[in-house]
Amino acid sequence: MILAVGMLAGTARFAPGETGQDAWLRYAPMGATERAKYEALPATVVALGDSIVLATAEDEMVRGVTGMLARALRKEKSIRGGAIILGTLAAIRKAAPGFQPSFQIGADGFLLFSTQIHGFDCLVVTSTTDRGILYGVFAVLSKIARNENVTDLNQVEQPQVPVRWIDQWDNLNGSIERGYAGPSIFFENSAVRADLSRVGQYARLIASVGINGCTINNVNADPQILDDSFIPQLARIADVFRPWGVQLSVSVDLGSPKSAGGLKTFDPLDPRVVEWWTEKVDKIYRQIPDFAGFVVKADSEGRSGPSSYGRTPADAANVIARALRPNRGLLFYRAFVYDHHLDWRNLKNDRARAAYDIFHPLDGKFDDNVIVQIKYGPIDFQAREPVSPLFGGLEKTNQGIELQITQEYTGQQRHLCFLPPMWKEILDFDLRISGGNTPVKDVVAGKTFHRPVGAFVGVANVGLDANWLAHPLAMANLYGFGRLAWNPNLSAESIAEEWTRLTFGNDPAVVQAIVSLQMKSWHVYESYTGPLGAQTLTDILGSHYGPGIESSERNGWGQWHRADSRGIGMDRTVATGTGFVGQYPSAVQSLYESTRTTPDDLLLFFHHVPYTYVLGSGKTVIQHIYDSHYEGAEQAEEFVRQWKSLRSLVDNDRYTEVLTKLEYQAGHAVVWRDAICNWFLRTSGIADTMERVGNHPDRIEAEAMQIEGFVPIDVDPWENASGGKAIECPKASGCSAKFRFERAAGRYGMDVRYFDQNNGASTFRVLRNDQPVDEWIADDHLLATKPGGDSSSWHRIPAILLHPGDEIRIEGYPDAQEHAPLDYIELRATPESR
Ligand code: GCW
Repeated sequence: MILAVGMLAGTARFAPGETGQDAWLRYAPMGATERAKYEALPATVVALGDSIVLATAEDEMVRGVTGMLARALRKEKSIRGGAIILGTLAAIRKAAPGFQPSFQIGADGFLLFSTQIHGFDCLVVTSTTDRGILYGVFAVLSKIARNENVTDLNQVEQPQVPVRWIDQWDNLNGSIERGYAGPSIFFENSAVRADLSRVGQYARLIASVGINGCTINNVNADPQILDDSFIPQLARIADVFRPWGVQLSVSVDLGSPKSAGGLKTFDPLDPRVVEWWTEKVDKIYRQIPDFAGFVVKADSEGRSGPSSYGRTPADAANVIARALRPNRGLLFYRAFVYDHHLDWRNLKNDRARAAYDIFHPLDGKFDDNVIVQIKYGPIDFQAREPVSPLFGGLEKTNQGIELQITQEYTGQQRHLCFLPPMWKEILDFDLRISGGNTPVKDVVAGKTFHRPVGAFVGVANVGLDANWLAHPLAMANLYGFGRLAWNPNLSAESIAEEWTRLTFGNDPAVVQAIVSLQMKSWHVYESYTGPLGAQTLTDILGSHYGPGIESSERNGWGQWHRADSRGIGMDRTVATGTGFVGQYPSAVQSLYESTRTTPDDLLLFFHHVPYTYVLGSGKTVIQHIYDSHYEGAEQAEEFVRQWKSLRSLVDNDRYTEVLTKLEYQAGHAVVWRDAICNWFLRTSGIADTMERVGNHPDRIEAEAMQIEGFVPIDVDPWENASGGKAIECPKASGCSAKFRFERAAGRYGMDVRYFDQNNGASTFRVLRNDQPVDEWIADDHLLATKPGGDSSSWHRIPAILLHPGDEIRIEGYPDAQEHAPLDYIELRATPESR
């Protein structure tokens, strides 16, 4: 009874069915104590003007105040009493001639100001633009949601970076490249969706953190996006974005003049091609007057590009940029240009060099409305990379940083990985250009080299899933991206705290626990997936998800870690390696050129060392690999315990969803740990000083059980299954695997490790002495059609009472192409049985 009351009290603060759709803009009703703080807030709102963005701002203010404070907010046309006043500086000066704030507000910035107007107490939200006012409204509502004071305000906020865009990698057929949360909100069946309601909600979300542009289609662009018949469809999306101050942009394929336009060439310097782009762009602006511009991926991963005609990226970028210029459109040209057919046998080859080698010589050759869009690291969104040296190599060219919100290489929103701490390390990294204080965040904001624009671009890939990114805690990455684009000086922790308060409420226990989980999560993920800058040791040829240690080697993709029986790491030094280090400004070169000064966490990115090399920490490389993977997996398990402490403090929907994800993650961390540790043990021949690796006394391999119907199989690569083997059931009627328990009597936790493919939904049953104990269906939607590191999952039975001689039987019933694949079971003594 007491428990039931407690649970009710706990859940009452949450709306029934917290789906996550409103993300951090829930405007959940406040309790009376929290509400009391806002008694003096005016009861009317006055919008001085009639633009569509201002109307949105006014509606949002009403929505927020009524939602959170359980009271009405009346809209009025003029100031006839205390009011929340929304208007540009010019409009406010007209309505209240004495109003004279003493500071400058630039584009998109805003001022929140408590003052008397005509003798009434007012809260003024003002800017030079209506978009700035909308941002100001969101700032006021965020303060209320976080239970901060909104009286006596006098606060100016100015974005540090003028261009703050989201890129989506949506395909016109409705799928999303590297999207993990359902189909596209923009497209289906080669057309823009009829129902764009999720697009409107998305625009509201991103606008609330200051995003002012959104590219809606994959950088691997389908030329159809520029069909004349498609432009009116794009205009529908622009119409939905517009009230939120979000401008539409699209990715384009450089080959379009030929592939879609019927020309014989797409040579950027051919006059017919120039004309084609000019006409196309004009057609777009006739229908979308506030069109933001284009993103181009060219000469990269099989995309066509200027190299086909011996032209440079600058030639290609400028032609399109000139077509966009009359309407102030921007052209983003991605620096992610590299050869993926490199000869891996040549130790001097290095993909990391590509962006700088190609773009640095072109510095100064790009037009002023071109932005070179640079991924944060020289390889590809790994869990750990040094900053791209190209940031220091373009002084006369606009630059933008590309960050990845979608967790392609960082757990695909099945693993918790809060990225702002990583982004902060990148942004705060001092390039020491000409010996000065030149952090990346200043370079990409356009400040260091006094560029007209600078940009932040975040690849988000939200989908139709109700909660946008599949993992309820992953939305902190989208929020964090927007906040850092607005102000890269914010701390990751303060962002995590803001997001948690907005998303889960202000209960200190909840805030403390979720912030702590988020803040640890990147390091934990990194530590069980490949440490010391060796890159994420994932399957780079397929999913980019589970372990795939050798997938990066002996092929042309250039994501090499070069681990062999003696050592590991890429020698990128000037003295003996690929020379990549020489692309950095000299102070950074001297940091990375020597093993002694390279930080441990990037050692293997820059140097090839023997496994016995002793790190700054005092450990050998090999022991560090073992220890960090064990520690990481233990901490992932600890995440589950921490989350469970919130049982009665978080609404049931999100509590259960997060718990399920964290439990899965803890299991997958064990898969990663074992794959990497076993592979390095076999490859190096050097034992773990703590004797954990390769020793699993609690584990019973499925292939060692007494099997009926099941057949042993080899799993490829071997390290992704325990002992390299599993068993499968090819018989429709089902199979069984059993063994006799011979340990001390007591309660044991039982983990059943099986493979959950997406081409079937097998059933598993566990029986003790013929009595059913548990049963489940393997129907998760993991990205795999065979047993291996992507599909490995576990089912946990918290406590089962066992006596010596008991028979444990696992039954498997296949479905479709999934043959109830089973790896092992592990019996963990619970505290009572010890
Ligand atoms: O990381 C790689 C991804 C590709 C992506 C490419 C890019 C859109 O695996 O899926 O293509 O980067 O950024 O262009």
